[in-house]
Amino acid sequence: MMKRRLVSVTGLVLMTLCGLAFAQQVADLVEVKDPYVRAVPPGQPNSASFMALSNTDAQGHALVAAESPVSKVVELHTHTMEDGMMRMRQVEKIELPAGEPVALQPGGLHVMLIGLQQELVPGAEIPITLVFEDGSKLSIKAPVRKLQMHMKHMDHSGHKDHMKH
Ligand SMILES: [Cu+2]
Repeated sequence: MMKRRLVSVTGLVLMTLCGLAFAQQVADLVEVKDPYVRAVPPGQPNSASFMALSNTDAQGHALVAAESPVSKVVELHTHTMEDGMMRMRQVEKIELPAGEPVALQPGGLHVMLIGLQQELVPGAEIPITLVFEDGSKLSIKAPVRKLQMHMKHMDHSGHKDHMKH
């Protein structure tokens, strides 16, 4: 009796271990292309990071948070048109449909860096950690890049801090 019980427990442990080995983390299934952080003049309190995300899995996933030591707060944002004005707002998550690249780009979805704690010098590499819905994390390095402003609404004018400028 005792022996049989021991055997079944061992079997359970093995099954659990195999399950862990085969379960893939979302972070392993998402590809990041061309990440960068927008260069801002010294004294600017905020910036943003952009990139292309590809979910290579057969099912949808989601980016739920981002982290970076470069700013006090990191949020996921999008832009929406309200009364003819482009405004930013925080989003709970960024959906990553299967096989459909999602672009984080100026005027759209972005990783918002609020309360910069260091200067963003073009060429510097900014560490950013992406957090997915299963809690798995993907760390990337995003170079600081100067952006050409083609359109007025692209420069995050929705933020009050930017108006002072
Ligand atoms: Cu924003």
